[in-house]
Amino acid sequence: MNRLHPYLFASLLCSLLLALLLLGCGSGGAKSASARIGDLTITDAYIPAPASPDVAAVYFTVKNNGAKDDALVGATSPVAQSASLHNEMTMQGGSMMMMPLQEIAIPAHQTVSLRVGGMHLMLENLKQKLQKGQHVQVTLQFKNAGSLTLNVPVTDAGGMNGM
Ligand SMILES: [Cu+2]
Repeated sequence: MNRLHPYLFASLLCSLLLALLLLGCGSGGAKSASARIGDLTITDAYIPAPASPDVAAVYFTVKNNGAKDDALVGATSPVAQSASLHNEMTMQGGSMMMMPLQEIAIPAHQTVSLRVGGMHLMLENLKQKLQKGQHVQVTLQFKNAGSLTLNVPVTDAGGMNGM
C-alpha cells in the first residue's frame, strides 16, 4: 500500500458498518484482488477511483511461475465498452499521451507490474461511474494461459487521478 489513508478509512468504515463489512475489514485482505491461472499468478489488482467519467486504469502484478513465456493480450469488462493495454504516460505538447500496446510480455520466471505511471490496462467508454468500494469484473486474456476474471476493487483515487 503506497496510498496515504487506506487503514484509517478502513477502520472508520468498520466501526460504522461493522456487520456489513466484517469479512472485508477483518484482515485487510479485501483491498485488492488476486487469482491464478496455469503458471500465472495475478495479485494486487485494483482500480483507483477515476476522476474521469469515461476511463479508468487497472493495475495489477502478474508473476509467471512457469518455464514458458506468456503475454497479456487483451481484456474486457462489463462496465466498459472497450479496454486497451497502454504504455506509460508521457507529456507531449502539454497533453498526456498514452501509447497503446499490442501485448504486454510476461516472460518465463518473471514478474511484471502494471502500476501508476507505468504500463496499465485502461477501461474505456465506461458505462457507469466507478466509485470507491465497488467491485468491477475484469477478464484478462493471456496468450497461453487463457483468460480469467478478477473481481477488482475500486480504491481511493491515486496520485495520478486514476489515470
Ligand atoms: Cu491509458
